Amino acid sequence: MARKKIALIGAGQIGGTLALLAGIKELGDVVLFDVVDGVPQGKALDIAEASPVEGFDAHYAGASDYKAIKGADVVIVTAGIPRKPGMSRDDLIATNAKVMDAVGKGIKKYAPKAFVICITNPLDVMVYVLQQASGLPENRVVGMAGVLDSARFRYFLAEEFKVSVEDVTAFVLGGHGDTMVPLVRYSTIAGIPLPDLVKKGWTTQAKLDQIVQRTRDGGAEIVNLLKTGSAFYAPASSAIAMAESYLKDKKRVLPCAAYLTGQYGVKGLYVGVPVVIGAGGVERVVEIDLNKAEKSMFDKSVAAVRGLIDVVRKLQRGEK
Ligand code: A3D
Repeated sequence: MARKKIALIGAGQIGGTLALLAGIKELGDVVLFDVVDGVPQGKALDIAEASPVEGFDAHYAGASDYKAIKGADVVIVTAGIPRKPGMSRDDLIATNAKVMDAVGKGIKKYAPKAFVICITNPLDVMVYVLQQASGLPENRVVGMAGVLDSARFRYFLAEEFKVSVEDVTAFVLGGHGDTMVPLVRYSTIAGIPLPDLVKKGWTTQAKLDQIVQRTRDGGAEIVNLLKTGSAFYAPASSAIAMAESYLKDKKRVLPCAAYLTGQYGVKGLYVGVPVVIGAGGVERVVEIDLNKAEKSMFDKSVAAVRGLIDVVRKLQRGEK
């Protein structure tokens, strides 16, 4: 069986990390694409030269021509500009919407059968623009945000409870942004819901609230430390988990920005919800019951995504 082909659109901080992880996990051959000529070729060669040391077999190429992504099985998109301190994810909208349009057309022409994962911010809107421009079925275009947000939540919880990250499951719904909804009720330590652990005195409600807020601000915390860009190691790991679930038909249940057709009362928008990812792409949207408070947080998050889609539509019509 021939190796799978993974195309990475954008060879910046996340793109380079994706390329290395795809090799180490032997997910397939890798093509790095970027508009800056030389960078994708340089990173491809550098990582290929690490392969004898790390002991993985994968072919690496770098390109500035979309032809190179021809026939890709998975496309991961990070093209665009990241945040700088003081910027919100939404400040990136005008520039990155144009980039998504170009990338979508490239995918449509050369990799129309691919499973596409978008990482570019503002995520819930960019994945929408990318799907529209590519014309690919909605269940084969998803956004990565929830895996990262819940990984941050899991890490903070593991630190608080002094347990392995592996035994912490966490649930995050909604848009990737300040309105994300970390769901405490559905997050557990080895199956024990967090509210029960508060009752048992493992932590306090105040501490838990702080962790929820730190999760919401997780991206900004890294941006403020780095000062030159945004997080890239954990975002890359998160997208690779999604790609792996598709390529190996693992059918993992992962929170992703998925296109909703009525689930959670939402139609025609990408919003962060738990989905099953397997060989069929997004095979199922998992619906859970939300209480009044959770539903109101979720609705606020959906309204924020809807507002940004309106901004993009105005930009596309040439209005200010
Ligand atoms: P960066 O290192 O700047 O890489 C972006 C790359 O895109 C650069 O190499 C650019 O040359 C390239 N690029 C720009 N325009 C095009 C184009 N038209 N076609 C192809 N390539 C192009 O950024 P990064 O890798 O740190 O971040 C990439 C994106 O991911 C940004 O929009 C971030 O905001 C976003 N991001 C999202 C998350 C989520 O959880 C959703 C987390 C972290 C970063």
